Amino acid sequence: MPPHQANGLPAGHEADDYFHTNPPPKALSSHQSLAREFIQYHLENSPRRKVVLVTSGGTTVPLENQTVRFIDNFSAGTRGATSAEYFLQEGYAVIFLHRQFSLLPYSRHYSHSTNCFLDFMDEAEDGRVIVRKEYQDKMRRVLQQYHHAKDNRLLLLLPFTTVTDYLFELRSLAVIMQPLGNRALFYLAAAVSDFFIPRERMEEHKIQSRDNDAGGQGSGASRQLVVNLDPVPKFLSTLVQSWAPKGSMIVSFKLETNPSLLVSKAEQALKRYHHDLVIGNLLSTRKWEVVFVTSDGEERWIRVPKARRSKSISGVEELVGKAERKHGMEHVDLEGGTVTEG
Ligand code: PAZ
Repeated sequence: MPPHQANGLPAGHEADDYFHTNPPPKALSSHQSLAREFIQYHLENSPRRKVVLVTSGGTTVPLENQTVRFIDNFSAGTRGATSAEYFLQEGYAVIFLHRQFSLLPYSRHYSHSTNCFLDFMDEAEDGRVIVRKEYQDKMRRVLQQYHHAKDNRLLLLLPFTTVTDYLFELRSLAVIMQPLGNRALFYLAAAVSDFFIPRERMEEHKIQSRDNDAGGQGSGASRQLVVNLDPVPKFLSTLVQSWAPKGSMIVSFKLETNPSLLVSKAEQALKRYHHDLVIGNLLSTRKWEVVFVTSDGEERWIRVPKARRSKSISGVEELVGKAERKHGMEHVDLEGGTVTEG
């Protein structure tokens, strides 16, 4: 029996309803063609290659159809972009479904940093533009990895903006990945809004701040904007039960701010959706520690020691990116003991 949602509808029905009543993103069919080509290429040319769908960044909730204002969340895509690099390093082909303009694998080292990219450059005596000496080694390494991924067609970048775009893309990609069977991995790090405004209730034009055309000020209360949001249907069960390839591995993330809720919410998600792994993290410590929670009741914390914490490097991704085999947590490389668990 499929799990039921709070409104009593089976999860699959609620999802169907959502896709019938909300419009698909304009780029969907071109993304579908790119994804089909990418998967076909790897099925034909590297029959053992595993393919991971990494989702990354925040989803917006538009308040108007011709969108001027929207609700957003904090996610910059650090987890997703960094993990994608580690998956590539482990030999995966990566479909990177990301929020437009969020961090991307490889370019993330330079794009959103506190330095403007021009600060990495210099002008040589002969007038050529070059990379500053102190950045050369790291940039060479990043460039080589980037070229390796590009030359071998290992990285497909697909952007989304709204929560509805994201869900259409996720459904399509999962179905397109079906021929991969157990060589497919889903790594769902995007911060997906739990609430949205259904198409039929969305304003077409920019919401006005005054009551009337005469420009009267109105009272404070009459000028308030009251936003009424519906819950986004829970798609994980439909992903597990019908969209994703049989035998694929599905890893979701759970973000909380209250430490006392994190593990129980992760366990609840596993019970409800029957997938493989939930990686839990807290907003304030997400760059230094995560907890792996599995359906067989295991709870395992991975922590980056204080000495290795910096603003720009999240050592956790290095480990999480290596958790690549089915139930493969025992394969996590602890980098000579510099990363602790407990
Ligand atoms: O993008 P980022 O690195 O700033 O944050 C990553 C994250 C906290 C969004 C991710 O690790 C996560 O928990 N995603 C799932 C969020 C949720 O819907 O519960």
